[in-house]
Amino acid sequence: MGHHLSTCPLCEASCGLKIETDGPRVVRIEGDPDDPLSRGHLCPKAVALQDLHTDPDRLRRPLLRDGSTHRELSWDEALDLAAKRLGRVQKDHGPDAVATYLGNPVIHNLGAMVMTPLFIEALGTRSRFSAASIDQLPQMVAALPLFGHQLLVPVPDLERTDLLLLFGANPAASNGSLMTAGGVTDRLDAIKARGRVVLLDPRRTESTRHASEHHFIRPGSDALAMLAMLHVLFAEGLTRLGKVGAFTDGVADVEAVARRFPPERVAARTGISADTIRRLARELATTERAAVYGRIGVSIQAYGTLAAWCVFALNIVTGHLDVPGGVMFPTPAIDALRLGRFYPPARYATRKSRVRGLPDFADEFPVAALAEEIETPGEGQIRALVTVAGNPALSVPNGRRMQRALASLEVFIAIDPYLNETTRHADLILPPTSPLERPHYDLALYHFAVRNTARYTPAVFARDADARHDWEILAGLAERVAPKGARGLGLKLAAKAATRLGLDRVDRILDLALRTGPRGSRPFGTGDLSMAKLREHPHGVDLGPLEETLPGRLRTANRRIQLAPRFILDDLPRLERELLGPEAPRDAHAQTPLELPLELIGRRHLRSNNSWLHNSQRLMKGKPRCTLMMHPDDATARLLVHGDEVRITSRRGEVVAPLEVTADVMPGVVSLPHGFGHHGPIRMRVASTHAGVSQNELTDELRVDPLSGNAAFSGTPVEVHAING
Ligand SMILES: Nc1nc2c(c(=O)[nH]1)N[C@H]1C(S)=C(S)[C@@H](COP(=O)(O)OP(=O)(O)OC[C@H]3O[C@@H](n4cnc5c(=O)[nH]c(N)nc54)[C@H](O)[C@@H]3O)O[C@H]1N2
Ligand SMILES: Nc1nc2c(c(=O)[nH]1)N[C@H]1C(S)=C(S)[C@@H](COP(=O)(O)OP(=O)(O)OC[C@H]3O[C@@H](n4cnc5c(=O)[nH]c(N)nc54)[C@H](O)[C@@H]3O)O[C@H]1N2
Ligand code: SF4
Ligand SMILES: [Mo]
Repeated sequence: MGHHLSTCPLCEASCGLKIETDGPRVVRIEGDPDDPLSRGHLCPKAVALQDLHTDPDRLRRPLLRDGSTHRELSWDEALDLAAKRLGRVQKDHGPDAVATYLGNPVIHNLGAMVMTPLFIEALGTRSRFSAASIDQLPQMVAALPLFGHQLLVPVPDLERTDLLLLFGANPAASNGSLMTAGGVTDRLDAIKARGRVVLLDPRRTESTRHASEHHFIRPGSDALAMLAMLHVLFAEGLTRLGKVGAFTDGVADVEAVARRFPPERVAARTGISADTIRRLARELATTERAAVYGRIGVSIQAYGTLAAWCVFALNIVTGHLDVPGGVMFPTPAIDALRLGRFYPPARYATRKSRVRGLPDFADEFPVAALAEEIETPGEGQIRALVTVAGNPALSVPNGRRMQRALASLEVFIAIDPYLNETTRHADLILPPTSPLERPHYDLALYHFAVRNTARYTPAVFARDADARHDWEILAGLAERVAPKGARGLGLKLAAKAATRLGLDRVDRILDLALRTGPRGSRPFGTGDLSMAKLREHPHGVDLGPLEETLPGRLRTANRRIQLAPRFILDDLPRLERELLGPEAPRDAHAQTPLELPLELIGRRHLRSNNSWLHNSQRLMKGKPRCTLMMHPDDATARLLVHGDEVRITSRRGEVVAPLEVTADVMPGVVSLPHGFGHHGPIRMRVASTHAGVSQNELTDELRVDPLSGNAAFSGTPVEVHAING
């Protein structure tokens, strides 16, 4: 029997786990009650880590595709071949002809996170993409000018707040995002018990049980509702910036724009009454410890950057930034903001994507533009792709076009444990070890944790001699693709050294970063953190509640908050024109339900994780999940009943799904989960039998938030018909 402490890498809650093993077998997985952040919480996905580990479909060795068949290669053969093929494309068409796409799990994977930059550097390509632009990018685009760094997205101080307003988040399913808080529903219940939790969401979600009130809000209209709240705050003299007033510029500009949005002007379009908007604004202003939080519902929409900015503005003008119980900046033990050169403030809009002219951010282009960059001939066309832990076939808007583009690539290398909807198009699949074979320290998520803590957990199982970690695959590729010349030689040596020294090297890097970080002993630290200390405290070290950090933590040029960035305010006329102008669809109820298209939104489920955790029988059992939710009024108007198979059509495609008629979704809105659609020659037996359909066959790559280029999945216009009618 072995007893291990581990960390769940599946979602942002980063729960501490206790794992019991018997030889190579997992006997039990439990939450670690002594983890200072997750405090014993875990969800059903953690238990499925053992399924992932033993999954016979999980690839163990590199797979080479030959037409529609695959054969295994040795690691050396595979890495040599990958480098040779990528090198040939770069030689013929230049370094940028090879693109990279980093998927969501990279953020949860210590080795991949450390080694991916080295690999991309060695590849020398500027055609970089990631899942950020189908996720939180608008929040980062808004944070950068306000606070000076894209990581400075403040998190709600859940442990001390008395009023929490949530726009577009469903923590009961997602377990919190841009808000690392294991056991988040307990935390919501505690806030509800001592104060109030208010949800604004087009669906009455699982989180409603943990909230004091819920309001339906029309998809994409959050910025309007929040601008009207700002209007009330200024009009009624309720703003008070508190201490941040001494270092905040642009308040008058915000007041000037807010004047244009009296609650009556936005009520019909948002679905929220003027009275409610007024009441929420007043409560926010008069509750000492209050926080506004917005998550994926406000970022995967056409006004994502504006909405993210509104969240910041509401917190700032009501004096809720950087105070206990408001929204605060965590101070992680390894602080990216102090790593200056390695994680500088993003450059924004310094380049435009070739075909559509979307702005770049942090040297990446929006992934909504990837398919067209592959398909459009001409100078600069992308001809090869490397994906690291990404499933763009199911994750990006207009997935069908994405799949066509993937199939047309000259070379496609996928670092991924599965033969799935994306990797079936790859020439080579390079499968990494499972999470139980890897050590973990959360370099990323502590920047968004609701309490400062630090935890390091070693691997539960040693990797097989014939298996490779993500970072080893990346280092192996980096070594082989590094260019000739002095710089290339440096990269090659770094990659070689990393491979030779193994994970000791990562430990040593962590140790250095901990010691020289804000909680280390030198040169400016105030603590004694080191790897030795983390090993002495395997459950994690509690560094206490969030602390006030302003103005010191600001990274703007003049170390002041820039509350009113011109480029963001300049987007307001578009919002007004499209949502309030004479051409705009008005109040859905003022028209009969058949006159307007339905607006599509997504849905997450506790037992599911984006597109890739559907191969665990344990997680997939139960009622089918890939259903279309529709309000009874809309169903009646279309002569549809619960259980019907319905055809959902959009400008981009059509899918068929069973209908779930429920008053929990707003009239005029329909909801289908994303991440399903496990069809075609994939090697995921359980997932294939719960295939479902992909929401992203309906979404449109041309619908983006123009400021960030982030995909606007929410609010995609669709129509729904009986399958035979
Ligand atoms: N319509 C719609 N689309 C959405 C969303 C939505 O709400 N609605 N949500 C978006 C969001 S928030 C996100 S983050 C994206 C996610 O989009 P992606 O990151 O592209 O996709 P994932 O579903 O996370 O798939 C992860 C892939 O990595 C592989 N993988 C898992 N673990 C590892 C690992 O440790 N190493 C390696 N090398 N591979 C691994 C899996 O097999 C899978 O192929 O989807 C986005 N797409
Ligand atoms: N179990 C599970 N956990 C996960 C994931 C998962 O797939 N499964 N994915 C992980 C990832 S990658 C992420 S990014 C996080 C996301 O974490 P959350 O943001 O909490 O994710 P969701 O559960 O999708 O909640 C978003 C909510 O926004 C609502 N919404 C949609 N459009 C709008 C809109 O226009 N306005 C408003 N106000 N609301 C809107 C939806 O109805 C939904 O309830 O979750 C993470 N955790
Ligand atoms: S909430 Fe569930 S999936 Fe997320 S880290 Fe915790 S155990 Fe893992
Ligand atoms: Mo995400």
